[in-house]
Amino acid sequence: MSDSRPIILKIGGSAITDKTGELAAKTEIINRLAEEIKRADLDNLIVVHGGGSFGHPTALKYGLKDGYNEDPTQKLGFAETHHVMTVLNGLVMDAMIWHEIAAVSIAPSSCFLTENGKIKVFDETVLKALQKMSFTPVMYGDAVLDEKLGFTILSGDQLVAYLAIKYNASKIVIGTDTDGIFDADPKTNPDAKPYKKLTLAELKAIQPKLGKAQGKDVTGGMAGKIAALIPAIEAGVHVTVTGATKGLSIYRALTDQSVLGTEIEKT
Ligand code: IP8
Repeated sequence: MSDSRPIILKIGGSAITDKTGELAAKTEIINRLAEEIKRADLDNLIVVHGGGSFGHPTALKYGLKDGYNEDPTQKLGFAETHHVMTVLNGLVMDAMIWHEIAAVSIAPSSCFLTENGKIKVFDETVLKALQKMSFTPVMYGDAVLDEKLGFTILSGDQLVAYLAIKYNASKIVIGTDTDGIFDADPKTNPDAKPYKKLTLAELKAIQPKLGKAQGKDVTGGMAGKIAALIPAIEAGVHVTVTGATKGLSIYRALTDQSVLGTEIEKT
């Protein structure tokens, strides 16, 4: 049983899916990440993954992020968005269980409620019971009900920051499709340079320059990711942003080894 501070791993949808397509999973990367997580052998890990080309296209098509606008097709869109997230989650769970990780999925739509897009209610009973027995809980960005908007999209990054603060995480590891945070968008600018270390103040200063998402995205790419993570950094949680598409960076970051990427500290 584990009572120690959790480590929270966010696997970006941009790393495990092709965001220029629709419902396009990168199964080799999902498998390799499962291998890295198994190798890290942690008994206090919480995994959260993003939506990529599963959740984002449907969320965008039905305009879910801004809430219910009385258009009945949106309800079907809500159901479809949640469903396609369970499909992507199924692929992640397949890979993790195949690699003998005792991973159990928790649907955020069943235990979170937001208010104007911010987490308001979280029923933590099942998560806490899983953690107590050292299972690896797995959550994901999801379509969730919202007390003011009817429904909205809860990003995996807001979830990560919330869980990190609530459970006093020892660190957050963000696995994405770039090797950290760059001074320009590395996907479009070959001269973009990575930041090795950033303080909260430096991070806030560069925020307006951060890359937008590739393909369809309702939660704002790297800029949106950072905005969602700021409360956790303010609370003193260390964040490592590293590449999840190749190498062993996730294993290394989870086991406190140096990685190609950006380390973010409050001061
Ligand atoms: O990819 C959004 O989660 P994110 C999930 O972590 C959906 O921003 C359903 C679009």
